Amino acid sequence: MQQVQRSDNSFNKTLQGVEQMVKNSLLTDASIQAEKAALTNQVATLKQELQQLKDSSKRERTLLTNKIQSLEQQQHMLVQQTSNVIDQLLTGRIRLVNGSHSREGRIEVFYKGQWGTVCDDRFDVKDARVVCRQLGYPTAYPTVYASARFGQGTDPIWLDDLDCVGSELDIKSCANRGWGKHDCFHTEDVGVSC
Ligand SMILES: [Ca+2]
Ligand SMILES: [Ca+2]
Repeated sequence: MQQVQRSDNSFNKTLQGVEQMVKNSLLTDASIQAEKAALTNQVATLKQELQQLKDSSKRERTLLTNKIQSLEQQQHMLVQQTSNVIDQLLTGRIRLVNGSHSREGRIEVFYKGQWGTVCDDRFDVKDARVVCRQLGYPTAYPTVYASARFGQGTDPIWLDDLDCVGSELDIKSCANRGWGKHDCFHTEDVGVSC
């Protein structure tokens, strides 16, 4: 009888152990579920944050691209303005090319970023006086050389039928056909000696 009692006790103990194990396992299962849910939430949050980052970096990229474009436009405008100012400053400047000294040569005039020649049509001593004055070699008796005496220049032929009064400070102030308008060839390039 005592033996049966003992065996019964041991069975109860075993049963309790099994119950505890099942309980523990259930608990473990529940905590795994909870952890899984928490992890799922974390992953969802991370995904959201990643998407937000992507969106904001896209916005910033667009902003930066716009900024760069506007800066490039400004730069382009500044380059254009600077080159216009330089052109204006240089327009009408003259030089003497191919003479045997600095006070003589083929007359070349600067316009629109390019040196060009002057035609000998109607070019007389009054026009030459203005050229010499503008170059800083004022003289009442300059010599005019027609027909490409100092060689033929290259295109463009900028001025033709120059008609200075003689007292002008520079040749762009003298009457003429207009920049680049002419009926000449480079065989008619004019030169002076001041
Ligand atoms: Ca002419
Ligand atoms: Ca003239």
